[in-house]
Amino acid sequence: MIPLLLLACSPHTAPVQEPHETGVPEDTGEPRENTLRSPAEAEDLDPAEGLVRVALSAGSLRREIWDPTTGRIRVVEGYAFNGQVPGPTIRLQKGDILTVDIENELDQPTTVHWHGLSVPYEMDGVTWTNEGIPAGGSFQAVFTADEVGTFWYHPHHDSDRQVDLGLYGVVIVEDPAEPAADRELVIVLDADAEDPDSESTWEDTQTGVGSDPDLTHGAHGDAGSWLLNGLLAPTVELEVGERVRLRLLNASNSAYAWLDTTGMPVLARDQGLLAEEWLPERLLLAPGDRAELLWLPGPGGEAFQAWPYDRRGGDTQGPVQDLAVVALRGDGRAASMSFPHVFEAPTPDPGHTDVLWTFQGEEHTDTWMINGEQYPDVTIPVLAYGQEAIIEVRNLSATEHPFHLHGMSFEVLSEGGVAPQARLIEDTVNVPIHSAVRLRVLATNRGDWMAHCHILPHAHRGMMTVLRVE
Ligand SMILES: [Cu+2]
Repeated sequence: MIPLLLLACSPHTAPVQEPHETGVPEDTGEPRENTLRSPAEAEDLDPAEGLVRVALSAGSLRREIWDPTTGRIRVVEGYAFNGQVPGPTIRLQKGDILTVDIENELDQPTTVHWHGLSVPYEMDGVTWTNEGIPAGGSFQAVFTADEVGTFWYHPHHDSDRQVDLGLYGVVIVEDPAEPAADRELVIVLDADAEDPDSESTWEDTQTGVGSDPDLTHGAHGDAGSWLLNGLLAPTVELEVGERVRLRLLNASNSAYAWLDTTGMPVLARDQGLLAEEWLPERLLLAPGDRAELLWLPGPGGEAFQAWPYDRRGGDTQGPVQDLAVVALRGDGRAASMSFPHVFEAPTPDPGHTDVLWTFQGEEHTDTWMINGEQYPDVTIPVLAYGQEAIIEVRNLSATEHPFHLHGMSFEVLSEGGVAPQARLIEDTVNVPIHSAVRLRVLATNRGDWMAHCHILPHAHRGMMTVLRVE
């Protein structure tokens, strides 16, 4: 059965561009179409129920970013999956077996990592398991979608550069038992200007033509300007009274998104529905993080906004950015809808620590390490299959770091010494400055799993380690 959700959102999908098309329309000076839509979805090439087969091709793409305020255009010589940024959304039902035929049309190796999904070790897309997909090569990934939620895929080879140039896409795993909203909107956030310090080595691969200097000031995790599905300050058309399930991903390689979520209940974070309703006024999405929100458009919500954020201390100077401008139709009343939040008490912290990882480093020298070690010269903790392990991640540096573990999700036992109100399952969790998170993981997936900071330039410069399950 095709869920209502899919039918409801299909008219909103963007036209698929021909892969690797490099031509772009001439600038006519006319206002451009700048409407926010969910990324086009990957076509399921296998008609059998329970089996989904998609094709992904990593290649080059020249794309344009239009600034509706100034009318100016910035050209990005980047990368894309299937000629679109974000790449095609892969939609699955829980339990589906996914086959992905991956072609690498880049002139360099790449991989595809399935962020947040507990895939077999050989499918994890880290370079020591499949040595990367060589230029011109291919790889077939096959795994079962066991988790429900909003996940994503991206390279894990030269990732700080390849992800930033546009190689990322969303994976949605639906649970048929969940209620369908009137509409679903997938929004992938990416920073138009990442940390210039970290980009200095490859700046020449991104050409800013006629760029507005205001678009490139982003430093220290400040986004500069956020792009939504590749668009700057797009218009989002909403109907008063409709219930929109927002699926958000921060695909930026280093910028934190501090979203104004006033009146938008948070349904889920990384791994499926939350155990209770959560109504924060602001939601911090660290690089690699996802969240699902219920958007109930109505008068007063004329824009979807983000606050300025500095990963060296949170609040910072700067304007609130209109991520998207709302074009509201109708004059009905905003409807409500309830999702089946099932409260589960959090697991009590047993107090002991099996794995301690301490994040250290400084922006100054751009040196980043875990327990004083830099990947690949790391000590590997070993867990027995089936073991419950308590991991503590401490941050002794003067900047925040999102911690991400491959292969297995984890339960957050505490953040900064405070236990969550209800069971919280994540795969990416931010570790504030001079703070710690305590995590409980069940070692149910054999392999050598990367554990790293998801500020990808930090990971690239050593802030990665490995957890072995055998
Ligand atoms: Cu970091």
